[in-house]
Amino acid sequence: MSAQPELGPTVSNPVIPGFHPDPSVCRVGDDYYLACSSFEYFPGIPVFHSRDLVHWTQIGNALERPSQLRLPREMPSSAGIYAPTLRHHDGRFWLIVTNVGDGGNLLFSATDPAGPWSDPVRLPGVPGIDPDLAWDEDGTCWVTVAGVSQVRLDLATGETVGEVERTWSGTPGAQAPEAPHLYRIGDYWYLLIAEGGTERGHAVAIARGLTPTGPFEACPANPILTHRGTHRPIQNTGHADLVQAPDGSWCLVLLGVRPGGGTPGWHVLGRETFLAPVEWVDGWLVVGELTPELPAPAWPLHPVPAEPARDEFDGAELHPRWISVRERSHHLCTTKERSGWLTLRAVGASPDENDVVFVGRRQQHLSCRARTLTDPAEGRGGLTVRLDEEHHYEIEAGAGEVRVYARIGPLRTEVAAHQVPAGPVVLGVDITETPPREARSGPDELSFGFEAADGSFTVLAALTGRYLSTEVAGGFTGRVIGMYAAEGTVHFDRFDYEPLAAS
Ligand code: 6LW
Repeated sequence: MSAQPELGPTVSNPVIPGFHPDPSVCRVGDDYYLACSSFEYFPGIPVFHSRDLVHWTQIGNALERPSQLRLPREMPSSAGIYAPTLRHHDGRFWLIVTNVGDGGNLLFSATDPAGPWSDPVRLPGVPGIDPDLAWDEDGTCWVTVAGVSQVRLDLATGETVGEVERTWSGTPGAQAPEAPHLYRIGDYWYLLIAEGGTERGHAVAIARGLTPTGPFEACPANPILTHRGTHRPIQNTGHADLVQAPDGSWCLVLLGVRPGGGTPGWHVLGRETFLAPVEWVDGWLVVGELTPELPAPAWPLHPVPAEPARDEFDGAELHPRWISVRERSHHLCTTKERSGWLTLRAVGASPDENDVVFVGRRQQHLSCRARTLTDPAEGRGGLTVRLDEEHHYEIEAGAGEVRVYARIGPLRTEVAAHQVPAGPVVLGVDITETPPREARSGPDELSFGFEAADGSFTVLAALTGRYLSTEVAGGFTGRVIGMYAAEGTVHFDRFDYEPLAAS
């Protein structure tokens, strides 16, 4: 038997796990910054920092004031903030994005990507979704949008200059040419796009031309990246952005999903941010293997500390990982009322409602556990795992009972109820990924229960996770786990979230 080739050090992919789609990246010196879509969640557009493209820390959310982000109550989930492009130009950071729930395309800028970001400049002349920003040598700013078309933009006023022109629409016959990014690299302007739709057919294609407006010549090897029709564990690969490392090498950041369970495969964490190595061959981009374990890049790695498992709610402000549905009012959601506790005041009567008062974080691991100490003395509320208003499971405390509910499409049902002693109660969920050999089962199982005084966990209901997947619910988001109030005022003393070892 021949000797196995020795594997060098590897790094794990996704580099930003959980619902972090449509990544856009830029580098300033030795620092990389990355922004993602956020849809119906407030604050919006999580912003990350890294020194090595592998280890990322969330440094803020670009849209954190109501003057920057309006997500009307009647707006459906998976509308809202789509596909930002993040760039650095002339000493400022620029973010262009579509709010499909309010106002179309918007432009923001900042000197520090951690914020504060400006109020929006509205861009009524920029059509469609997925806007990109690129500057040519004379400083002209080009906006390119899904379709694919292009128009000049005056950054100071938000006015477009000239007509919107078609550029290159990808592979003939491929659906949904979108997510364009335009770059000047060497002698060419490159137009990188996604095509094939953001589901299993997703792909990345590229074209090049001698001017920012083309004409563009398609790469003969298109699509330069797709996992369609393969058994690869990372699927739906597309919506990429290109970045150059200080040593001159290049990488793509892109979205992909990790389907689990039997056929057709369900993905539950939404579209996540992955890294793929690339090289240039004869003036074209060639994408390397995109795998869950990547060969470590040649440059030095800068690991970041693991997130603490417990959030104590001791600070005046919530960590940027915490997101709410459509809006967050300081009156309805505060850590200032009861020291060390998060207080939520109900508006919507359950997570079925568009105006539920909710604070949650993205599920980032296929197997994980969450716990929260809930005081329902003045109301009713609990812990929910949410994909959208019509797809969520929760455990709720109030009036001396805990109850488990499941909402799947038009159906809502109480799954279990149990009496508990009066006073605060630890509510929890254990999420366990299905082992790959169990081919006919769902992607995972969610066990809801509560902790007794001795810390033991009593499971009241174990529910299949397939109904909280994008393949069932549709849309563009992923699971978010968090606390909500359904009636009155509910206080939460702490929230624990930790990965569990895969089974
Ligand atoms: C986004 C489009 C896409 O605007 O999905 O995967 C849409 N790509 O480019 C929402 O994320």
